[in-house]
Amino acid sequence: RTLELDLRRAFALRQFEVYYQAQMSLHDKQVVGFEALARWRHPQRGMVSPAAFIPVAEEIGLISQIGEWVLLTACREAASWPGNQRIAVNLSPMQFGKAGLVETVAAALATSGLPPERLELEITESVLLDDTAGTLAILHQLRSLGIRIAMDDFGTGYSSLGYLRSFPFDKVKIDQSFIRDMPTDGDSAAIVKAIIGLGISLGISTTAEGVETEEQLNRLRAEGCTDIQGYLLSKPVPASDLAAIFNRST
Ligand code: G
Ligand code: G
Ligand code: MN
Ligand code: NA
Repeated sequence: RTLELDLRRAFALRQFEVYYQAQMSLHDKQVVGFEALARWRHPQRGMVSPAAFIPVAEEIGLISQIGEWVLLTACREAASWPGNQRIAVNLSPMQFGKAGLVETVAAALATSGLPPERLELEITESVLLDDTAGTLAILHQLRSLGIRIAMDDFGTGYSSLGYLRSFPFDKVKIDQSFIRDMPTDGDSAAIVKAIIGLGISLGISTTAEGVETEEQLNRLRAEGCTDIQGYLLSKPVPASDLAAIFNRST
C-alpha cells in the first residue's frame, strides 16, 4: 500500500510534527499541562490523522520509532517552556512489547533535561489486557523514574475496574464520547459522575477529554473533576502557537 511506503520514508523527509493540546485545572483555571499529539504532514494527502497512520505504523512495526521520536521531541519542547506545565505522551501497547522502553524513556529525560515529574505517559487498558507480570513490572519501572502514568480513554474498551487496583495510576482520562453525550444522555452523565467519584475515593486525578462547552465545564467542576481538555480551551496547536496560550493563562 502506498500509505505504508510513504510512512516508511516520512522520517527521512521530516514529515512528522508534534501538536500540543492544553489541559486546565478546574481548581484554579491554570493551564497545568499539554498532551502531545502526533501529526503527519503528507505532501499530497495533507494532514494525515494519527487515527489513520498509527494503526498502519503498528502493523508495519514502525510505531516504536515514531513513538520514540514524539517522546523526545515533546520532552525537549516542554523543557523549554517558561512554566513547569506537564507534558503527556501517548504510548502504543506495542511499545510495551519491545525491549528497552524504560531505557528509552530514561534517555529522553536525560537528553532533554526535563524533570521526570513533568512527564506523564498515557496508556490504554489494552496494555493491561494480556497482563503479564511483565507489563506491570515495566509500569512500575517507569514509575520509578519519577514520571506519572495516566489511563487514557477510560470507560471505553473493557473498562475493568480491576485495572485501577492492579496498578496505582496517577490519573484517569474520561473518554470524550461520555463528555460529548453528558448534556443529553443521562447514562453518560451517570458514568462521568461515577468515574469522578471513583477518582476522588481512590486518590486518582481525573481529566475530562473533549470538553467543548461552558455547560460541560461547570458540571464537571461541580462533580469534582480535576482537569479538562478540549476545544473549549484550545485545539491541538503547533509548538509555535504555544506562547499565546502561556500568555493567556498568566
Ligand atoms: O489528535 P487526534 O484526535 O487526531 O488523535 C487521534 C488518536 O491518535 C488519539 O487516540 C491519540 O491517542 C492517538 N495518538 C496521537 N498521537 C499519538 C502518538 O504519538 N502515539 C500514539 N501511540 N498514539 C497517538
Ligand atoms: O489520546 P486521545 O485518543 O484521547 O486523543 C484525543 C483526540 O481528541 C485528539 O485527536 C484531539 O484532536 C481530539 N479532540 C481533542 N479535543 C476535542 C474536542 O473538544 N472535541 C472533539 N470532537 N475532539 C477533540
Ligand atoms: Mn491520549
Ligand atoms: Na483519550
